[in-house]
This record gives sequence, C-alpha cells and structure tokens, in this order.
Amino acid sequence: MDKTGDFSTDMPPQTPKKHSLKDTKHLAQTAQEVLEHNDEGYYTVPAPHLYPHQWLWDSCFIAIGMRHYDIDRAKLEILSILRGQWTNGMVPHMIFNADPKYRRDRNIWRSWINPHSPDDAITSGITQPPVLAEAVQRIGSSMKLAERRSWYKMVWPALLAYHEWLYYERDPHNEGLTLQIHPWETGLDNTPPWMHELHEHVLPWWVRVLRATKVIGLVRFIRRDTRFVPVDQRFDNVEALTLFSVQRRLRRKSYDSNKVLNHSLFTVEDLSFNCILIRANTILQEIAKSIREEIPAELLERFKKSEKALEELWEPYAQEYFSRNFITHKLLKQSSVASLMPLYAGCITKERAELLVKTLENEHLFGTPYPVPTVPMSASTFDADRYWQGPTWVNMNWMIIDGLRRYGFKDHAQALRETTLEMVGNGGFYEYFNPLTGKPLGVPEFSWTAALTLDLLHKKS
Ligand code: 9WN
Repeated sequence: MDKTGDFSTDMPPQTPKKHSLKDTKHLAQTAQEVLEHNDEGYYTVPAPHLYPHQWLWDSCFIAIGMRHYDIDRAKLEILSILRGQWTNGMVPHMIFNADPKYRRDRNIWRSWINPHSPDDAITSGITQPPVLAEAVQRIGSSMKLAERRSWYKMVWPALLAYHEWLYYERDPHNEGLTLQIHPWETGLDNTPPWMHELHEHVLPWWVRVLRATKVIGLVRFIRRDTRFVPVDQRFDNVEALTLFSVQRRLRRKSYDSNKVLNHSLFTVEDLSFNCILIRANTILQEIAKSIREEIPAELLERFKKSEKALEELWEPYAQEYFSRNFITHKLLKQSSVASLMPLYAGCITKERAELLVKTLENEHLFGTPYPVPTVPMSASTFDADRYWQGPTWVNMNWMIIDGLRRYGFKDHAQALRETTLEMVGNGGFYEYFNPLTGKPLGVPEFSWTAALTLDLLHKKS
C-alpha cells in the first residue's frame, strides 16, 4: 500500500474554499474557437498535430460541450463515432483519418483483419470508456421532447448493441465486471495499476535488453508524442515500447477476445472503466424508458450484477476501491484517480461516498491546490507532470463533479468546478495540468478541455 494520508476520522466532509472567476464570457468564446479550429467537418480531432484522428471518449466529451452552441453539430459528432461501430457491437477507440499521409497509422491497426470491422472506416481494434450514453443523453437534454425522442430512437440500436457487446464479449464469466485488454481502453494510459501489471507480466525480452543499454533513450526519436510534448510529461520509453508490443499481439490475434484472453495475464477489470459503464447503464435505462424500448432481461440482470460486483473491488484496510486482475483476481493496490470514480458510478452508499469525499479534501491525497490529481500525492508513483501519473485532467474533474452533485455534495462540486475553470482560465485549454501549481502541460488547444469548460460554464452555480 502506497498511501499514508489520514482520512479515517468520523468528521463529515468539510465545506471547501471557493475561488472567484473573471470573464467567463471570454473563456466560453475561446473554448468554442478551439473546438471550431479542431473541427474536421463531421468529427473533431482531440488536438491538432499530435492527435489527427477521431477518438471515442474525446468525441463524447466534445459533443457534450458543442451542444451549447450547435446541437446539430453535436449530434453529428456522435453519429460520426458510430460509423466506426463493428458488426458485433464494439465501438472502437479510434477511427483513422482517411488521408493517404496517415497510412502508417492505419497499418498499425489493420482493423480489416477482423470480419466484424466496418467496410468504410478503418479503426482500432479496442474500445474506450463508454461515455456514449452520457453524451447522447446530454445532447437530448438540450432538445425539445419530440426532437429528443427521435434523436434517442436514431441511436438506440447502436447504443444497445454496444452495451450488449461490452457484457457478452468482455464479461465472459458473467462476473458483473468487464475486462480491458490494453490500458488505452481505459483512456488513462500510463495509470499506475496498469503500469504495474505491464512491468510484471508483459515486458518483452527485447525491451529488457534495450533497457539495459543506452539505446532505449533513442526510442524517443521514433515516438510521435515526444515530438510535441517533453518526454518527462509522457510514458517512459520502456512503457511506450511495451504498449506497442501489446498492441501488436492483439493484432496477431485479430482482436478476437477469445484468442486474446488465451495465455494473457495483461487483462484488468478496470475500476474507472467499470464505473463509467455502470453510470452508462443507468442512463441507457432512462433513455429506453423515454422511448418505450425494452432492454433484454438478461442484460438488465448483468447491469444489476455490475453494481454488486463493484463492491468486490473495495479494500477495507486501505478504505479504497481498486482495479482487479481478471485472471488472478488480485486487487491492484496502486492508488489512482479511479478510486474516486465510484462517485460517478452512483451506486455506492452515501457513507462510502463520504469516505471518498474525505480523500478529495485531504491535502496528502487528492486535495492538491489544483485538484483532482490522477494519482494521490502520497503515492510513490505520483509525478506532477507525467501524463496520467499525477496531472489533473478536465474530463476526470467533470465526471467527479457530476458524481458529487448527484450525491448531494453541492459545495464540493461547486468548489471543484471553480478550481477547474480557474486552472483553465489561467493556463489555457491544455491537455492536462500540474495539480500543485496549475501549470499547463501536454498539448495546447485540447478539444475536451475546451468542450467541458464550456459545459461547466453553462452549469448553474
Ligand atoms: C492512445 C486522445 C487520447 C485520449 C486518451 C489519452 C491519449 C492515446 C495516446 O490520447 O491516448 O489512445 O496517443 O496516448 O490517454 O485518454 O483519448 O486524446
């Protein structure tokens, strides 16, 4: 256990301090300009240069912001994700730009080797956190009733097929928790529990050999990300190479889950992913109700089971939820922001939610000056500048704010909303931020930072 903070008192969560915000109109206007600049016509890239393709959860967050100024364009953002849906229901984490100059990127995945991949889009072979239902509903909530219903009806078959795929393909033992086969599926790429598993189970021999030499340092010259972002803000080279070797293994198995699961210890029931799925299940049921659609009883049973199974991820000694290795069933006790995501899932008790809120207040854990750090401060893996190993990301804040609100922690939600807006207002629409200083990190003009800022600005205090 790498956590030492004290949050086990019986005191109720305290009212957090507030921050003031100036010139919100200007912030909203520049956020919209970022989104317009990154707009490819029918989908939006996460950021110019570094991310020239479409990503699943990015587009969902982008649509949530866009609906405030162009509802039709927000709908199109979702429909453009669905053009990549596989015939088995999977919604891929990336759809590649068709420009000939990105041939190399498309060839890395070669989605066409799987018979379920679509004919007219080249995609990755894995998924990403299922924020799709959330985006569909947020767009719907900005519409009048009749229009909303026809929107829901339009996307319903795709949404249902996606949730069916998530359960029938990714919960093969009917445990209630879906498994993920690559950290890219969680969207939290180098998050400590996954990096721990990577070092334990999948470091290839040739990467070990390279690691022992100076040659490993040269890897940064073949990486795209380090052309745009300082190397100390990204994966280390060993991890980056290993992730590509894991991706190649998935490709060799044609992205067929049965084959992938054979002899692989690198499969995790990821806490954050499953919390997002639990929330999406609730929303799916609300959408179904409003258009009088039936969710198959067997699937509904699976939804219920997920909420119960989440409790298996609670570790009473650490007082924390963790991800779990799918094969060994061992909890992965490396702390990360995922431990707060049960707030977003919405199915834990209010008492449990209070315990999590105390970790948000604790300055040794998640209560940094610019919260929420993606790794708590007291963890040995905390690195304030490195990608998902410390920096604050606006999408995680957005989901935590939403969870806090639904649990009735209105002041905490409001305070986090304000520090998030202040951080972006001071630093710009960057990919992530140093949680201690608010310094902007990663690439500028990052679409979901802009989109979710717009959304937070629209929320009433
Ligand atoms: C790999 C696009 C994506 C985000 C992820 C983020 C990063 C990709 C990368 O960028 O992942 O999918 O190149 O590292 O970790 O959350 O969706 O913005």
